[in-house]
Amino acid sequence: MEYLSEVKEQDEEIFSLMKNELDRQRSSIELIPSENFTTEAVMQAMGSILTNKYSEGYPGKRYYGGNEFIDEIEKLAISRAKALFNVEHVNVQPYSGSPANMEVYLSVCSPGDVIMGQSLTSGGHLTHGWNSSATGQLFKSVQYGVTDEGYINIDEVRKLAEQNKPKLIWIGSTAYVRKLPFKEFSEIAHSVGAYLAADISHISGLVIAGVHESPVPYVDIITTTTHKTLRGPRGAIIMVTKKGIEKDPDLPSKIDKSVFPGMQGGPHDHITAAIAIALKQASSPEFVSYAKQVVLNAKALATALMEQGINLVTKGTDNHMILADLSDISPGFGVFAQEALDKAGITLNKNTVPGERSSPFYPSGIRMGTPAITSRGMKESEMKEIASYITQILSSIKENKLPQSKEERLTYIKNFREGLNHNEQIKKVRENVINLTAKFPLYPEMKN
Ligand code: DSN
Repeated sequence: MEYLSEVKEQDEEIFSLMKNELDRQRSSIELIPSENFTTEAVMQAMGSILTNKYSEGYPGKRYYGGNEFIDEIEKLAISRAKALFNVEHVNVQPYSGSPANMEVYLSVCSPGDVIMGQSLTSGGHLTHGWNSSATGQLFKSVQYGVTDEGYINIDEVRKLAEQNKPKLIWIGSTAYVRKLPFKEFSEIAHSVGAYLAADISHISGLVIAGVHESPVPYVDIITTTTHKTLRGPRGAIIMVTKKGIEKDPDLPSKIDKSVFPGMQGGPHDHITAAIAIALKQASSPEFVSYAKQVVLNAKALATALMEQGINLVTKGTDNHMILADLSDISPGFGVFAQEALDKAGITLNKNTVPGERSSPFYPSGIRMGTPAITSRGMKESEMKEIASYITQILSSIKENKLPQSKEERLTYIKNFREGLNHNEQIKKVRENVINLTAKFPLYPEMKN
């Protein structure tokens, strides 16, 4: 069947935007570390008749009839997750990562309780207690950071935990390039009687493949989205470990009640099926090779960038992600870097860096990752090429500096953006990016 034939027939506007997005994905180097290219099997489940069903409750205990097949689908997703992660209890119903994390809070904390998480500006997630998130407003949030070198500051974590006696501590990041210190956090959480939750959304595919240590022996609760290194649909899972059940035998039922009816209504059964498929795929030897290559590629990209003079936070990476600190070009340079690279078809995001000298909206760094380009089949030699494209672009815009005043900034960035249209280096790199991506076809069977 022709790709999106029915969409094309019924809604030309949406069809043409979706077609443009497919072309963009095909002809860009996707370096956003939280993105990936899922498989067609996963997409078929997501776009299936399972979206028609309501199934409030859990397998065997639903509030609606007609759930005999949905029950089997959910049970398969649960049993696959249990086997793959080696955990005791799994809930596959969270709509995405942020609701999953809120469901964890509501299962073990009451509003006003003290919680601890890594601050957003040091690489943590909004839902780990950042002040503009509901998690930072409903709970008394204590935030820990990283050292000037970019490593989680364990001494600070220990001190803050002893001083504040949190009920729940989060470990897990969205911009952290080194192994997570699960063992040290476990000792700290135990010493103050806190629940320890690991948010492994970014690294769950690496954990499954054994290329990042598993948090299972150390933490009580684990959350993960299913669409990042795990390469499944947009969704999330909450897991309870043996350790968690030993600490609190009611934890599984507290989590389940917190998901439904606490936070959510009907589960997204089409996503549950897609999660089950992604988990089956992730249990294959091919997936293990993929995850290993993700890390090899990240290390190769990091090495090549450093060889070309780019300063990386912690001078390398242990996982799928790289954080470049461009403050030495100028504070706030991440803004120019993201825009210029985007224009050349290299997609990544501006990011704060340890000791940020600018601001979260005008940060000095860029965050990159290799899950998506590895799914396309790229390897170490392509990483060298990509590093060289990145440095060529950065060098062509290095004279730009963010003005101090807010008004001047807006005008400056607007002019900078317009100037990118006439940047010969960008045009040259854009051609190279098109040629490189053409060698790694993406969804070749989608034709129209
Ligand atoms: N937006 C995700 C990321 O980019 O890391 C986290 O939710």
